[in-house]
Amino acid sequence: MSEVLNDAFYMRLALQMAQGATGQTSINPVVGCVIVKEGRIIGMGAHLKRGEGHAEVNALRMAGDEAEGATAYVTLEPCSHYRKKTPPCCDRLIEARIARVVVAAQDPNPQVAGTGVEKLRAAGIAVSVGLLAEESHAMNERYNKYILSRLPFVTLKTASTLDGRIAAKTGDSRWITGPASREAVHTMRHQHDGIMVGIGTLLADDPQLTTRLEVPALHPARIIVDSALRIPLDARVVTDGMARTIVLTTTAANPEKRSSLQAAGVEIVDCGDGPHVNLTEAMRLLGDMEIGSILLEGGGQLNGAMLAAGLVDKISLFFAPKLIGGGEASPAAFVFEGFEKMADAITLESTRYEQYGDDIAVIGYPSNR
Ligand code: AOF
Ligand code: ZN
Repeated sequence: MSEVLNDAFYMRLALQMAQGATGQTSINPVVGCVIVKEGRIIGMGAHLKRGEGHAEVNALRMAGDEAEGATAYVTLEPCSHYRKKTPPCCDRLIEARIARVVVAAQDPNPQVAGTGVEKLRAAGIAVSVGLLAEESHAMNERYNKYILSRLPFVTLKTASTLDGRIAAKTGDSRWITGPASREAVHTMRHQHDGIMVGIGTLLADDPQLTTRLEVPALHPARIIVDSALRIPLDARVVTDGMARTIVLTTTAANPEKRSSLQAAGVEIVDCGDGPHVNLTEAMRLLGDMEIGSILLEGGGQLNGAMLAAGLVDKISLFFAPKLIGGGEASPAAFVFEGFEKMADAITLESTRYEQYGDDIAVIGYPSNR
């Protein structure tokens, strides 16, 4: 299909730049900006790192004096609040004498929330809001939750056989899904602040929980749910120094083990007084630590507990076209008490399906979130 040059064309360009930065802005949104004057792009920019330039500022720097009279396409409402000593993007756009601003989505941050648009309009700039808003919203779903709740956005991911098993009855699990699915999963790791597993998975596999792709990528903080501090001191996540390691436990955990883990550089977080980690409390504490998004790659127990507690925002289920059987001995992707009636089942909303080689991924948002 040939492309038509219009507002959506430039907004899509801005959205693509924003999308490319997914995973590297921490709890900040991903934002892109394209500045156009007399039929020519004169500036482009994205927000690339928390604490560094916003998209508009980067694009304005490129446009320089030419920005006067130009149109700016921004994927998120320009900010209107002072951040430390940095003036708001609104002021920068006004100062640069931009004539028109096209915004995809309003910024849900209560410090902005429409005031950016108002400020621009008050300065005589023509502003429109809503072009490709859904696309902008979707790429900031983690930010949108965190900025309002201070709780991490949790994406649960599984790789299972068609009969829902994450290993054979012997425990063998290498590999269930194919290389294309595994690359997609490693990309998801790059895009999240934390990756979370249960102690069962850690003891069974001694996983590295790092991001391994053809090109260097970001490693999320490794979060292990371990009520009784059973994690071995020689576990790879303790010794390899590849990323932050956070162990969620309870105040009842063994104090000596706690000290040895801390001495090895592990961060210990108490989530309740036992016997089990209080997962709701855990999410609150991780949010306080500015972990804005978590990829949950738990075993069946942790997946089931998080799901049943309503703590899962999004689910990506990767299915390999295989049947492994094995009855009780073969671990399931979800273990939880369950419901008596099919009508009560947790259902996925806004479900979509993607194909990765021979595997399919079912992606949706659980109804009990
Ligand atoms: C924009 N353009 O590119 C971004 C915006 O941590 P700070 O100081 O960068 O401020 C973060 C807040 O600024 C964030 O919560 C959101 O409201 C806004 N992000 N705004 O105009 C950008 N990244
Ligand atoms: Zn800004």
